[in-house]
Amino acid sequence: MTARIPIVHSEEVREALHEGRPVVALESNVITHGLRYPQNAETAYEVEAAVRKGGSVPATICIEDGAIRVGMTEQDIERFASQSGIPKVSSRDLPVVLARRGPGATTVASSLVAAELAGIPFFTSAGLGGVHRGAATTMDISSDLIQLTRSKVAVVCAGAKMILDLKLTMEYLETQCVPVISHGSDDFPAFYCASSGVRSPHRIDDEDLIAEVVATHWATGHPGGIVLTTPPLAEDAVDPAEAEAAIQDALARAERDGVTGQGLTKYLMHAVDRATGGRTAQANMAVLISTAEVGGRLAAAYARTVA
Ligand code: PSU
Ligand code: MN
Repeated sequence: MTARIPIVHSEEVREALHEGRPVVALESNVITHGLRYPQNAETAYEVEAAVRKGGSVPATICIEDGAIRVGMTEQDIERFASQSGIPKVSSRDLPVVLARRGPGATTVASSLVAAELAGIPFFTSAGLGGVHRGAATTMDISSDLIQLTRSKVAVVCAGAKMILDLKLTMEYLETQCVPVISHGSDDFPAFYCASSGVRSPHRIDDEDLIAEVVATHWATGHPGGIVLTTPPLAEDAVDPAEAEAAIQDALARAERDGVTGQGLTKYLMHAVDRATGGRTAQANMAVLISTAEVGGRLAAAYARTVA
C-alpha cells in the first residue's frame, strides 16, 4: 500500500484548478531563507500580486501538519516569514518533513514535486538552483536541476544566480535533455544581472509560441520540465562586475568558514547582499516580482493553448 500525500489547496486555488483557470506555483524557501523579515513577507505578497497581474492565480507552497499546502494564506506567509528555524526542504527532505508533520519551506525542487502532485503545470521563481562553482571537486549540484528532469512542470525564472557556475549549469541542463527557452534575451539571464554571458539555445519572444512549445514538449512524451527564462528589467539589473567582486569575496569567506552543502546558497546570497550594501537584496526582490508577472502571463497563454 502506498501512503497518500495530503494536499491542502486554498479555496481560491481549488476553484481555479476546477474551472481550468491558470495557476502558478511559487516556492516558500525564498521567503524563509532567501530574504530577511519583513521584506520577505512584503515581497511574497507582491510576487502573488504580480502573478495575478499576469493573468493567473498564485499558489505559494509550503509543508505543514503532514500536508503539502498549495496556496498559503496571508497569515501563513507572515508566519513563515517571521518565524526562525523553519527548515529548507528540497526533494529528498520531503518525505521526512511530511512524515514528521513538521513545517518546511519548499525549494524549487520540492515545489516542482508538489506542483505536479497538485496538478499545476507552471511554477515561477527568480533564481533556479544550479551547478555550484567548484562542483568538479565538491559535486555540489542543486537538486533543482535533477528534479527538472522528473517533474512535468514549466519553470519560469530569470536564469540562475551568478554565485553559481552558469556555463556548467547550462551544460548540465543540455546533458539532462531539459529545454531552455529565453524570452526577451539572447543570453541565459543571471538572476539580477541581465546576462550570464552564456547564449541561450533558443530565444522566443512570442508568448503564444512559447506556450505551444511547452505543450509540444509534453506531447513528445518528455517526462520532465522545461526552463523558460526572462531577464530582469533594465532598471533593476545589477552591474555584473559589481556583483562578481562581491561574489568572489563571499566565496572566499564561505571557504574560510567551512560552509558547504545545504546552507551554502543562503550564506553566499547574504554575504553578497552585505558586500553590496543591500543593493543586491533590492534587485533580488525586484526580479522576483518582474519574473512572477511573466510567469503569470505564460501560464495564462499555456492555459489558452491547451483549452
Ligand atoms: N537562488 C536564489 N534565491 C534562492 C534560492 C536560489 O537566487 O532563495 C533557493 C531556492 O529555493 C532554490 C534553492 O531552489 O535555493 C537551491 O538551493 P540548493 O543550491 O541548495 O539546491
Ligand atoms: Mn547543494
